[in-house]
Parts: sequence; C-alpha cells; structure tokens
Amino acid sequence: MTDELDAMNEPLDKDMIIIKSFLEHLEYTLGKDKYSATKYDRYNALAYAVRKYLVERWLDTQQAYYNTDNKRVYYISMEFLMGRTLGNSLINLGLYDDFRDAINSLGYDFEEILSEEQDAGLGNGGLGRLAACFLDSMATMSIPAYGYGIRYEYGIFRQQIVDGAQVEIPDNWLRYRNPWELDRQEHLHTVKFYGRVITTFNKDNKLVREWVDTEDVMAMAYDTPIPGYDTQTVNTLRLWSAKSSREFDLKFFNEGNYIRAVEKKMQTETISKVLYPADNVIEGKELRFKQEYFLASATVHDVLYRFKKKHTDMRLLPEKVAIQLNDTHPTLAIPELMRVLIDLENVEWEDAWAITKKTFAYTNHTILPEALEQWPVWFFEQILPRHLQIIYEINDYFMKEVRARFPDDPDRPARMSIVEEHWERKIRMAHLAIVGSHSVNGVAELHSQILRERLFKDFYEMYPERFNNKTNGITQRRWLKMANPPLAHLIDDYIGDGWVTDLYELEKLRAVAEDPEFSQRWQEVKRCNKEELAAYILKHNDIVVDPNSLFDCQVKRIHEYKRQLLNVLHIITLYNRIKENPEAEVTPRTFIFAGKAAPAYFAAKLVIRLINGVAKVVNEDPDVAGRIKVVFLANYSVSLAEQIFPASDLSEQISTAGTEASGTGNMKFALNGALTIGTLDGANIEMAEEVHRENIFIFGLTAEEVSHLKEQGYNPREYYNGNPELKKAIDMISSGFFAQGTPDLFVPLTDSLMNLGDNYMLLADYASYIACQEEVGKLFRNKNEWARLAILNCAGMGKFSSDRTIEEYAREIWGIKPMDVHPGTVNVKRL
Ligand code: 4GP
Repeated sequence: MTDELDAMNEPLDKDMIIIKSFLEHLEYTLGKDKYSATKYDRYNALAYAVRKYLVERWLDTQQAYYNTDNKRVYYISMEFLMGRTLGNSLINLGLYDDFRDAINSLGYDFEEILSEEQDAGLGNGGLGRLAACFLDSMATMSIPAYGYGIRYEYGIFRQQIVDGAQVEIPDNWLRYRNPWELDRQEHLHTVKFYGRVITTFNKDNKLVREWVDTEDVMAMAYDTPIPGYDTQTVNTLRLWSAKSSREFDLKFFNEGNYIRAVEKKMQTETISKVLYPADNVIEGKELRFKQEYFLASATVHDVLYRFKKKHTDMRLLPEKVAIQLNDTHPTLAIPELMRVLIDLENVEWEDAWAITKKTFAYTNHTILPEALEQWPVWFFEQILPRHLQIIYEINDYFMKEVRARFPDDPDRPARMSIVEEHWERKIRMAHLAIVGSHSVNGVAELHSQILRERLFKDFYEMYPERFNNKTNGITQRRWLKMANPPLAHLIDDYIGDGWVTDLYELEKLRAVAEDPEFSQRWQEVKRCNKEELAAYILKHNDIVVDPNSLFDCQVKRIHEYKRQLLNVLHIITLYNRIKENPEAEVTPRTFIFAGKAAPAYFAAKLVIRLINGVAKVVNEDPDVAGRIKVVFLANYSVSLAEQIFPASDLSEQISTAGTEASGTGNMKFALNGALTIGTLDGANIEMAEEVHRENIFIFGLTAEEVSHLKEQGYNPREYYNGNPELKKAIDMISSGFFAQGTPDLFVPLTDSLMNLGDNYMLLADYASYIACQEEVGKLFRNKNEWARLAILNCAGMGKFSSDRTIEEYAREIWGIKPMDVHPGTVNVKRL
C-alpha cells in the first residue's frame, strides 16, 4: 500500500484525493494492507475518508451556532432508527458519484462495500424512523437542531425465521467499530437515582429541598454528525451511554468489596444496554423507567450547560431553547427542568413553571390505550422521590385550575388529573406532557382530530390553543434519491432535480403521466427494481417469483391493528378461488410481507407463523403455480425497506380506520411509484386528497363508522355467517390447514375474530377489501394505465416530505428560522 501511496504525485485530481485518503485510512487508521484488508475494513476506510468532509462542515456549523446564539431545537427521542450512514452522507455531501467512480477504479465494488455497513437500529418502527427523517430535514433546511437519544449497545433484535416462526437474535451492532460516532469524554453528566429528599433552610432562610444519598450514574456523550443535503450545515445527534461514576466505584472499593463494586458498576451500565423492542405499546419495567429518566436528565443538563455559556437569566431559556418530546417517553424532562430551576437555580415556582411550559412541546404518536404510559407512583417514590413531589405540586395547581374553570363538572378533575388514583396509583405521562407544554400535536389530520375529540377532549376544552396538527413526512433524499437511483435519474431527466429539496416539484410529473416514452421508461425502471428484489428473494428465501406478477407488499411492524391477518384472508380467498375454478381470472401476484413482532406479543408472532404456513401451502401447490406466491422476508430493517419500496406495485395500508396515527411507509411506497390500497386512516386520507381519490384504492369503514358500529354492538359472526368465502377462509385457518401438523396452532387467531369480538373489525371490512382487490387486479392487467396512476401518485407526494413537516414545526411550534452556515462569514477558527 505504501508503494501505491508514494506513487501518487501532487497535484492530485479528485479521484486521486479520494483514493489516497481511502488507502491512508486502510493503512494508518486500520493497520491493514491489501493482503489483510477485509471487506469490512474497506468499508471503514471509506467511512473515515468521508468523515473528513463531514467534520469540517460540522465544526463550522457548531461554531456558527455558538457565535450567533440563535434559538435551537432539541428533539428528544428514545428511538432513532437511522439505518446506514455512508451512502446517505455521500449523497448529502454531493460526493456520491465521485467516491463511487474512485473506488470502482480501484477494482472494488462500491455498492458491495456500502452494504457492509450495519444498520443503526436504535428504534422499533414509525416513531424512531420519523425521528431519523426529521434529523435529515432539519439539517437540510439549516435549522439549528440537535437530536438527543440513548446509545443502546443492542438495537432492535435481528429477526430470523425458523420453521416459520420468529426467532430473536441480539443486535450487537457496536461489536465492530462505529466510524460515525465520536466519544466526548468531557461531556459527562451525573444522573441521580434513588435516595431521599431532605428539607433544609438556605442562607437566606428560604426553604430548600435537597435530594441526597443518591446512586449516581454518569451519562457520557457520543456524537454523530448529521449532514444536510446541499448545505454547509452538519447538525449533531448526541446519544448518551451509561457509565458508572468514579465515586460510586470508590465507595465499594474502599469498603474492600471488589466483586460487589464491579457488579454494581455493571448494573449501572445496563441502563443503556438494550432498546425495548416494543412498538406502539409500553413496557412497564423499572429499567425502562430508568432509561427514560437517564435520557431526560442528561439532556436537560446538557441543554442548560450550553445555554449558560451565554446567559445567566433563566427566564431567557424559551427564547433560546425549544424542546420537542417525541411521544411521552422523554416527559420526565419536564419535572427535571423544574427541579433544576427551583432546587439548583433558585428560580421561583411561578417563573420556573412559565419557563418550562414555554420550552416544551409534545407530539403524540398513537392512541392505542396499551401505548399510553403510566408509571406506578411507587417507582417515583423509590427512584425519583424529588420528582414525585414536583409532579404532585404541578398537579395541585392544575387541579385548582380545572375546578375553577369547570365548577359544574365534578368528575372532570379525576379524569384530567396527572395522578391516576384507581387501583394502583399511577402517573399519567400524557397528562403531564400536555400540562407542561405549550404545544400538543398529532401526526396526521385525522389523528389530531381524534386527540381533540376523544383521547384528550377534556384538555382540548381547557387549552384549545395548545392543540395542533403536524402531518408526518419522509425524507426524499433517503427514500427516493438514495434508495431508487434509476427512478431518481429518470425524474431528473424530465423535470430536473429540484425535487430533492422541494418535493412539490414532483407535481411537474403530471404533465408527462401520459407521455408514452416517459411511461415506458418508468415501467422499465420498475421492472429492473422488481428483478433485483426477485433475486434477493431467491437468495434469501429460495423462492422463485415472477417479476411480471403484481408485487403486493405489506411491510411494517406486525400488529393486530395493522391487520396483516386481513391480507392473509385475501390470499386464502384467491387460493380457494383458483382451486375451485382453475380458469378463474386471478391476476398473478406475489404477496410480500416483512416486519418484526414484539418478542412478547403472542398474537403478532402467531400471525408471522400463519403467513409462513400459508406461504408453504400456496408456494408448493402446483394448482396455483404461476398465479400466486407468498414471501415473508426476514429481518425488516431500514436497509431492507430501501430494497422493497422501489420494487413494489401495491402498498397495503389497511389498518382499521382510526387506529394508525399516520403511517409513513404509505408515503415511501407512493413516492417510489406503488399504488395504495388502504382504509381512510392516518395519512392515507391526506394522500387520497393529494393524489386524487380516483387514483388510490380506498375501502372499508371510516373511523366514524367504526365507532358507530362499536357503539351499536358489533357482531363479527354476522359477517362470518353471511359470507361463504370468508367463512371458508376462517375455517381453514382454525382447522389447521396451514398449521403444518399442529392442528390447533392458529385457533387463538380465529378465536380473537370470532369469540373475542374482532377488536379491529377485520370481518366487517373483509367484503369491501376483497372487492377493492379485484379492482386492483383488473387495473394491473392494463400496464399503461397502471403506470399512469403510479406516476400520478408519485406526482402527488409533494406534501409528504419531512421538509414540509419540519418547516411547520419550526414556524408554528419552535419559533426557529433557518440559519445558513457560510464558512468565512462567521468567525470560524480551526486549528
Ligand atoms: C407510530 C404510529 O403508529 C405511526 O402511525 C406513525 O406514523 C409513527 O408513529 C410516526 O408518527 N407510533 C409508534 C409508537 O411507532 O411506538 O407509538
């Protein structure tokens, strides 16, 4: 290698600079030569070569933020589902093609090197991926922003399918080096747990509370640069890792108990060990509670540390700081800020409370009752005694306000209280988040409406001005430009590349939706992407699928409300139709599923087994060969999603109306030219408006009809008895037809439909779903018409860029303006 480096004479051209830097990192950073370097080493060397470009802009950006002291936003989230970083960084830096050409010229396969990178899977699903898209948009739009989260040592588990069932494998993603993070040993905060509160008097004879005899954990910062697209701005994602404090060690070491000291140290550090793998549901575990406080406390202290570098008057905080709570998970930041202001900064209660409310804003991501966080009071008594006092005091003032405002509604205080008094006493985190924030938002129009009219109705009546909607979005940099280069290039050729930073530019595609040449090229792109996915399926599932068939995809977490089971009922129906009548007109389809189930979610895991059971029967039956195939792709992740969206024809968004807060996969599919079959739920409703109702397949009950039917008394058996095809499909599932020798295996699933009330109303929507799918099948046979609709869908996606979402948050909630970073115009000094 040294010879190769020596042979490079100055001045170097672009290719050579890249190659030199790559080879230098391989040799000097990683200590490898061309004989010993593995693919993973080459990935690392490449990452380090790219990092240099990031770091320069990063330092400029951070210095500019410090100098101008603009207001900044802190996005606190227990999850950041980032996926891979290398390709995305290159795209955002505008260096992708240069690096690809340079590396390929060395005889390596650039794409293959990129695929060596492990996904950063520090999230479960929608909520965590949204946070990642927001980081991209905030940087691209030059918003002074930070993401704050936890540096879990184990991210979301890796899913294997063994004999049709999900098996969870730990995701030890940090086992190998992570070239994107920089540890900041100097950014340490002490996070306190346990102990007790004592009341004393200070020198001014004022009553003060002291939280003493605590067990302390250190939060250490690891920073990852977040580059914007086509801008100098590089923001920061700061993740906290738990380290035991030195005092902590010393105490036990000094007592001569070496093993106990080491044990305690390990226990302390478990706080940031593992991401809880549940989506849309809470884990009421003590460790999770500690994780939430760990994130909240370390972040509040970090934010204040930065603020205090320039300011002494705490009342200025809301002018300089906006904190967005990604769901209730980081809500302990509210009482933590109160504690710091009152106990440590000597701010009066009224002032502290006004500062806190003006600083915080809360986003709700789900209305499912099982996902609404409520922590037992005894957790607080033991682990956060001072916070409990503060929450009680907040609640006392709040209850007074409620009684004064609604004197004729005696039940209201109990409904609205932050403290749930029934059964076991609990703290309702959503109530705390609403009371302690100036803004509460849902993530799609319908969802925000449900928050106002149902879930948080009482609060809406009291504080209508706090409630607002911010419909979700996705970043087109990752989900089109990076994930689907052939489509991105085609679009560039016809309408230019303005869409990369202004997705509304896609409107221009409407003009070419019927252009035969464009349509032809559009169809070729889709065809190529489908061939690639078919190759992936062959490699990983050993199933041959036909790229001419309709790729019908449902990829997302497995959850009863998302109704993968309804999709399965459709597959079984088609299977039966073909078996009964081999001449039946059934458009050839490949049903593609992917998604993880929470490890403790029995019904969801059973659905995975059912999908695989159905796949086995269908794929092995020669009577349906060439007509339908079923594939379950293991280990759904950001990287796998990047392969599936570009290759799909049909996007299944079939949750029971009123249950999916927004959905964001729906947007990724449509952006990549898939048509949607969906209910009027979440953002589907706004998608139907944008792409026009005649270009999307909508079926099923509306949210209002769902509530109405439930109130009237819904009886799933009526539907079962009234529809022979439905009856047959359900009977086949319960009889063990797909159960591979365990006859009763799937009875819990059919029981929940037939005997436990069919909570998500699959039976009520079945007939309308099947009829709608017939329309889908018919349309697919007309390739040009299908392509026309797909183009119009893509053209209508402008609204669903996370840039639009972030622009609304920045303007309406945070009061933050974009801030261009021009090196040279601010006083940026480098070493
Ligand atoms: C998800 C919602 O289920 C999904 O509809 C939404 O698009 C996404 O948040 C982002 O807002 N919720 C979760 C969760 O992932 O854990 O509550």
